[in-house]
Amino acid sequence: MPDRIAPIVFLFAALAAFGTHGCSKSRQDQHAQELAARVRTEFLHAWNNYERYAWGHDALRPLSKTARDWYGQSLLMTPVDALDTLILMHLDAEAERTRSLIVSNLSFDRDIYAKNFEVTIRLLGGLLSSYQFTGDKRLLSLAEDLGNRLLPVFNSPTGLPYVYVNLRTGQTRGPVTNPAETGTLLLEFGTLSKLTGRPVFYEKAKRALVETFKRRSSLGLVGESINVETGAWTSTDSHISGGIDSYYEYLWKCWLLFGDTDCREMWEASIPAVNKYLADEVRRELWYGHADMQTGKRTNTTYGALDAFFPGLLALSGDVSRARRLQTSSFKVWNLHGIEPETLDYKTMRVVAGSYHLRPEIVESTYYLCHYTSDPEYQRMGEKIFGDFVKYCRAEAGYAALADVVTKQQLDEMESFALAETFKYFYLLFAPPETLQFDKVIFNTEAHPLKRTW
Ligand code: DMJ
Repeated sequence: MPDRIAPIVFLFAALAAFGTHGCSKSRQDQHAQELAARVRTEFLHAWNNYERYAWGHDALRPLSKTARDWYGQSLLMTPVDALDTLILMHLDAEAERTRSLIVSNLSFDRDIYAKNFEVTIRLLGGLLSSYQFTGDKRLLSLAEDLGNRLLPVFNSPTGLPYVYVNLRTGQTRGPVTNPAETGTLLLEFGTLSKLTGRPVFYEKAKRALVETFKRRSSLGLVGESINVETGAWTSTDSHISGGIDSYYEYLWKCWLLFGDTDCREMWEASIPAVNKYLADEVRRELWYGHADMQTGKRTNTTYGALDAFFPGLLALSGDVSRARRLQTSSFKVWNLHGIEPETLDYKTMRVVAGSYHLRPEIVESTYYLCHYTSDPEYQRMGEKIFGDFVKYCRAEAGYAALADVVTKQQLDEMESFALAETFKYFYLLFAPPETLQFDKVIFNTEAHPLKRTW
């Protein structure tokens, strides 16, 4: 090899290795391996208690050791949401039992009004991802059946989806919704189209995303709530928090997963406004608050557990420097009481809503930053977060949300996303990179990895 070329080849090889091993992880990283094993053990503590006290139901109530079904009958929320985590952690016997429960017991032929958004991100996303991992066609059939039953939500004058649909009759309810619920559907519906060869799912979900985007203000911001029948905003408060958050996430991810240039263009037309009007500098720290979508005027200086997804999205879209700064702020929120509150005022650093629902967003962003920067700081950050999570949320029978991050009083609640997302992102942060090839998947907003197999 000529001398001039050798260093260049070496540079590319080094960069490739750097990219693959993000966060300096490797098979040889003993400490990270131990942490991954601890995460797996703690996940099993949550899972075994679900199996013991709530098997076949939507969720476990970890303090009363009882089961909870969202709609009075089970749609197997926890099993479907957790299956790909079981697979990734190589909990083979548990994964097999769960898959068998799902294919024999899950039926969507039910006279209940299901929430389209939650069912799409947890069940449709979970079924599709587990189908891609296992090749079990019965999971794809269940996903297609569910997709068919959800389709009536789009039968509004605007094409924006109603909030609820009766899974048996197709009747819809709930005309007042928000951008997260109208715009967080295309990864799942689009994947369903690609895997079944039926474009209808992609088209309906994409129209809902576009119709949301089209209603942005002249500043480029969207509001917090919208009527699907009139297409008018019913709240013009704009932010990146719950109710809007994953709308932005899907604008970018639908470009990545499907190569849909409309999605990239919508993202490019939106993100500058988010960075201009919602970003806020306080004490030389970066935060994202609220502003009115029409005037851009600051309406609120709150940030919280749900907003903490944004550093991950910024990193994924290439803005690592903002991502790092915002992650520092999220971590500051976490450390204020040793666990993050749902909402706080970043100007006064006072807690506004003090609960903690086992949310994954801060862990998700730590994982993305770990991948994109290879900075060991993020594994250390993850280790601290995990230690606190175990310390305060571990209960005798599973993991429990907190009613209040100051008193650390536990709540009788273990949402399925704790198993689908929070534990999965902790695990992936510490596990060897070959556990899941980061660049080969796009995570839906419920942490279900989707592969572009088409
Ligand atoms: C999850 O259902 C999803 O991550 C959603 O995008 C936001 N809320 C929860 C987790 O906090």
